[in-house]
Amino acid sequence: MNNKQISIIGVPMDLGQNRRGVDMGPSAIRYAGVVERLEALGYDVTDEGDIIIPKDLTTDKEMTHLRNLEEVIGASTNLGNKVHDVMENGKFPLVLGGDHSIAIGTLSGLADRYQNLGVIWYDAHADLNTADTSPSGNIHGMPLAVSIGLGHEKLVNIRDFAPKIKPENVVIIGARSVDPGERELIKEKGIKVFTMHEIDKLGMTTVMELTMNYFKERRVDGVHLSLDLDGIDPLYTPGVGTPVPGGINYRESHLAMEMLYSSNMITSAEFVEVNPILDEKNKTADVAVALMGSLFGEKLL
Ligand code: 6HN
Ligand code: MN
Ligand code: MN
Ligand code: MN
Repeated sequence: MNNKQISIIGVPMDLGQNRRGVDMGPSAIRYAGVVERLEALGYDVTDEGDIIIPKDLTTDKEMTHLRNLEEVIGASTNLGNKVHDVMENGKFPLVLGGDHSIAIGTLSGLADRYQNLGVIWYDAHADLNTADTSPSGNIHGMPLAVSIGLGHEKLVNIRDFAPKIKPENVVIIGARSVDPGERELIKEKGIKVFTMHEIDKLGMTTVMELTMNYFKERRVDGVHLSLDLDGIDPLYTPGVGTPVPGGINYRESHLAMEMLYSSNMITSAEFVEVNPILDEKNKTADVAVALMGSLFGEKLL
């Protein structure tokens, strides 16, 4: 990691889906020792505290198939501004979720700085739904679609510009639960996806090599890692709201993080969907922090 200064930003957001508890994710990750872990690797770590999640008290709520739309818009804007400020200060933004709707805000901040940003979406899901295709109305299933410019115009235009990223700069890793509308969009936009099938068949080493080569060919000017803990098999990370069996295992995930560290490509990261209420003894937050260790250069020997 070239940047030795890290800013941690907590986002206690649970309104992008309908299971409470994921708002406590940032606390659980702090409790699991994120600051100490990164400091031990020689980083200068600043904990910026938590983003304010606004409460929408208006009564004339827009009736859309988008749960808590106004709150998500407010929180995304606050987070985007914070990510922007952290980068302005030359620091590496490390965002702690919170449900995956927060990626809308993170990417809105990153897009100020990077015109050709690469994005790794490490997830069991594609998060490419819009209000029209969503089976749930949950915005945490939509952040990737929103960021490429598809969906409710207020979400798409957070911080007054769109789109935030290019579909051809996205690599999804670990997908195994993709909705019909998402499948169509992947084909239509030519989004690069390594499903569990490719990970089984090629192995994680090859998948990561192909991912990094893809970004090099695309001449990206930065790479953001958006890591949803449900990308990993729920055996290792049970504390997530939408677990899907048959996921990436613990060592494969460490290998992926270690290879990203060696590549020197990652310029920002977020770890999302840690829900301590659904967890077993903070296991999922512990895995998140262990993976951050590998992403930031921890070695076994
Ligand atoms: N996540 N595809 C489902 C939906 O409701 O749109 C699940 C989304 C899960 C989102 O885990 O970040
Ligand atoms: Mn997700
Ligand atoms: Mn600026
Ligand atoms: Mn997911």
